[in-house]
Amino acid sequence: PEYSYLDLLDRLWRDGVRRQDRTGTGTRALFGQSLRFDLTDGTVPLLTTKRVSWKTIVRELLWFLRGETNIRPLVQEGVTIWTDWPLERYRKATGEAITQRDFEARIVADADFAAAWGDLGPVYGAQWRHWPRYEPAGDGLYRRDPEGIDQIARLVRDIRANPTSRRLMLAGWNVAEVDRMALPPCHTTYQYFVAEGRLSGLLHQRSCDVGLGLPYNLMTASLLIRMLAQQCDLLPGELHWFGGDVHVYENHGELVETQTARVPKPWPRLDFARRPDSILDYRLEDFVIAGYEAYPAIAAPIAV
Ligand code: THF
Repeated sequence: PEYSYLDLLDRLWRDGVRRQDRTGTGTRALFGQSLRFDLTDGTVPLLTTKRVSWKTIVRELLWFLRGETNIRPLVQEGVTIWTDWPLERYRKATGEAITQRDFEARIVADADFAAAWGDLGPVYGAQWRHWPRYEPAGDGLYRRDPEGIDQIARLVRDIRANPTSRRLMLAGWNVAEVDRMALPPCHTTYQYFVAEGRLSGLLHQRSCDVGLGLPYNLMTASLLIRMLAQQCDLLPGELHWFGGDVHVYENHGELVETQTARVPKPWPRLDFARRPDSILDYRLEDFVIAGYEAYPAIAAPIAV
């Protein structure tokens, strides 16, 4: 179970270096941490020491995979984890003291408003499905290919065609575009490895909010391994997680205390209700989480 996660939380709180951060909240951080999870038995690292809304995580992942970067479809499905960043931008630009609830209501009600204020810039969805590519157009000029590179389609193709490839990469960190993103990607690079019929994945995360974000990030990475494995007729292997700036926010003390006092239960299983025709055809109903027994959720403030 999740002792390694709880141990990381505890070590950060006790030994983490105190640092001021971009958000002004303050963190306790350690640089260069890793975790490993065995997915071979069909389980997934969905934390049990606090209830984590796995449907939110699936909906977010499907939104990435559709190539979307506007929060509108998420908000329409009741997923509000990305609202803070557009909301902050709107408040700063207009000076209007709008509540999150009212802002989300406008995003849903008004497509033009959502187009103007709901976009996060070229974040995960844009880079995964439409990484910009430029082609020579003569006279030393270059033309932007409107479709860009579909990294997801390539990844599936390459895992199937060349499973021993050492180039099975999925990148979010587009150096040329990070400045235009509401938030540069935290889960930066994924790499895949096939051996003995099993697909393993490695996630390099440059910055990690261990209290709120990591439970999501571990699950997203595991879901991707399971979906890719199903699409490529492989069994699941392991998830290796590497974090760069790994931190716990100073205002997450109560979460750390409550959660580390709980005794974890066994991991739940993930099963698929069917085998969708492609990696882009998964729906929420295809994900079946079984045996998920968890302690109550723990509310904690998100640093924006
Ligand atoms: N910024 C920060 N400070 N932490 C993050 O984890 C984070 N992300 C994404 C982008 N920036 C980040 C956003 N992901 C929650 C979870 C993940 C998020 C944002 C917010 C959150 O508040 N979760 C609550 C439940 C909220 C709900 O269900 O609506 C929780 O208790 O888990 C990490 O990639």
